Amino acid sequence: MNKKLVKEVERNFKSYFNTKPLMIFSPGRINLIGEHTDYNEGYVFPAATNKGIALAIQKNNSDKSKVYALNMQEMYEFSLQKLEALKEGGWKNYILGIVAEIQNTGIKLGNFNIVFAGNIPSGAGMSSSAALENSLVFGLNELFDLGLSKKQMILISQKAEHNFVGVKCGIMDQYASMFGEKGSALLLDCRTVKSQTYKIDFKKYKLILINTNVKHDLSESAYNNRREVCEKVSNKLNISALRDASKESLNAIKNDISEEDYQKALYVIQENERVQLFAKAIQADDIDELGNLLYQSHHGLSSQYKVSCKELDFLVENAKANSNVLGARMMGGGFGGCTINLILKTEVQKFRRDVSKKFKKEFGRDCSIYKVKLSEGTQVID
Ligand code: GAF
Repeated sequence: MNKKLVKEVERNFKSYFNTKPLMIFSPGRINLIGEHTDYNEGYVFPAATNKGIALAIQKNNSDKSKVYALNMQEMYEFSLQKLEALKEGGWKNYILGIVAEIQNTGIKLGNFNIVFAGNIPSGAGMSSSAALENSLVFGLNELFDLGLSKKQMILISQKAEHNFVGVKCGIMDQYASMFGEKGSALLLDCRTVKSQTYKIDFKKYKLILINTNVKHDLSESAYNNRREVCEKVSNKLNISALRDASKESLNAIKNDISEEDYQKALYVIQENERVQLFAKAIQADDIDELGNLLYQSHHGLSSQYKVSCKELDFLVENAKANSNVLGARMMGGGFGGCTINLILKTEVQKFRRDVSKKFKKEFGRDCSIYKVKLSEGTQVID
């Protein structure tokens, strides 16, 4: 949680609306391993971070709800009736989507005022979207005493993203942002939507994110297209999701599907296995195995699932060539955003200088480097 951000949002709320708000903090997430497996009802291994969205909310007595997006310095007013996604709506569609999806469950909301701001770099694959969705659904639940469970809330967040933002995402981001635990990652089964908590200690190694600053836009059809491919192959296999596929069953239909679709489905099967192996390696303190699995995951994402880009591949290749890096891979939806890296603690400073220089030389632009702190999920801040 970022106290400074929370204070700033609270101060702005008081000065705009002259009342004391309820304060919510909702984090973004990292993902150790298990990419594009969530919408295949498979396994993922995310954690909430200390970067997130601070949201101030209070009821109002008017016939409109008002939202001020502090980072963008934009005010937006809307009525709670007949909510529809806006064309080019940006952040507004997350707000409208949450309100609409709550009301679609039969709940009638009263009007409210909001100020929110965040410190998650947008497009970095750290899920500022889920943080915003969760902060609002959580805030409304508290404010109007709706009695929604955390699981109901994340399903509302996911629906808002599907129906108002247009990204047919899985449940990983909303889950990690809601249920995150300090110092831990969550091995999440996306079919049962239940997780096991793993205390994370990479011993001599530190987690570092490197942002390519290439902005991915998940609503780009590429993300939804990957999901469609997976569903198409599942249909061919007569199963409800690729979670139930095996290499053998996939090989049995190899001649009925394209090579591209075969590779994508194979990636999902293998990535699910890698998540399980990663969890076992954490339990066994097998640090080297963790690094290997990260590299294998990236290879699959890049060459089979085809959601990487040249900047991400460059960063991973650079990591591989450095013996002080245990493992690295692209993180999140892909097409830009960050790599996640395990680097020898004593070498982090040197590595940062080195990779910044090389990235600039290669692409003529800067990359950004972030430390990661595994943190609690969405909460009220007193
Ligand atoms: C994005 C989506 F929102 C997640 O549901 C997940 O599919 C991820 O991409 C890829 O693992 O963050």
